[in-house]
Amino acid sequence: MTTRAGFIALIGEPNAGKSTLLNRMVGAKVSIVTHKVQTTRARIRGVAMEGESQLVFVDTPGLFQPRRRLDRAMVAAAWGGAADADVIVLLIEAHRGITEGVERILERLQDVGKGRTVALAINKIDRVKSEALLRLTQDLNARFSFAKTFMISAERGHGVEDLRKWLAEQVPEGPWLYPEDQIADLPMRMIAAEITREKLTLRLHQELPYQLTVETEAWEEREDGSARIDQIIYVMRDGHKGIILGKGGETIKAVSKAAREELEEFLGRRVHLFCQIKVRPNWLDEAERYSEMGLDFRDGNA
Ligand SMILES: Nc1nc2c(ncn2[C@@H]2O[C@H](COP(=O)(O)OP(=O)(O)OP(=O)(O)O)[C@@H](O)[C@H]2O)c(=O)[nH]1
Ligand SMILES: [Mg+2]
Repeated sequence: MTTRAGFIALIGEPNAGKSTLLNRMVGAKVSIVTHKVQTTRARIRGVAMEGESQLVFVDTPGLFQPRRRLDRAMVAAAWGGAADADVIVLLIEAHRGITEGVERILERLQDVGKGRTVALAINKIDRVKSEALLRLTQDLNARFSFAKTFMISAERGHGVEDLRKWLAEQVPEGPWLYPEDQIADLPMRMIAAEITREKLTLRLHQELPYQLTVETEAWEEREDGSARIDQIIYVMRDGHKGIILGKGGETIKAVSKAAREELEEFLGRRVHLFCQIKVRPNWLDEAERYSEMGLDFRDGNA
């Protein structure tokens, strides 16, 4: 029996559905998902088994034109993930087609994808008619020589099995990289912080989600089997603190409740979650914030 194992980087524009696909492949929510762009900030690994193949999916931040230090570090992490992978899967949103952003990604991919297997996954096919898909597939394949094209709906699961089976044949022969039952390679404290950030992003409007970060500061295992988790939400302005607190503290209360419930489900035990908000005007320029997120601070240098 030959075993296979390899890294599969999921890349694409923000909101393409990379994290949704990773979660579906793994069969659990490992990476946070929102309807907003730039949700994922670092590389997140999820592990799936397909026959004798171990597929290590690498979810990456969306690729866009970076402006801030954080943006640059995120985009660098995404391309770094692609460069380190055995197989790259480019996700394109079916209903948006070949945007300027997609053009730029294809251009860079000519270089990064050299000598690597690159597949195309047209996602969100539930949103378009099949005639449009055929046309888009042709246009994209005329611009880049993809090893194969898949039409999927990461959310509904259409086409995902085919992609997974194909990937299982592409990864190189070799021993498995993780224990068979492991599904994620991310410290629990970071998963916990990401869950809170997801709940904040879902509730807050406009720019605010992009101007905050969440860190797990303390994690205490209690004798009764529950966990006490202390987190800090860093924001840039006093006004932001007020918005996150909400009237009579109702926003932060709702966010912590939603985060705690998801954490309890993930951990399978009781959680006491305490979120504190700190105003830190320069957190975007603090190296420690980046290492907590799993990003390289130097990648953010202009
Ligand atoms: N209709 C439809 N929506 C989808 C599908 N896949 C993902 N979505 C939605 O698209 C939005 C973005 O999904 P994510 O998985 O967070 O996208 P992402 O590529 O990880 O985004 P970033 O982390 O911001 O780069 C969410 O609202 C998903 O529910 C799909 O197959 N069909
Ligand atoms: Mg994502």
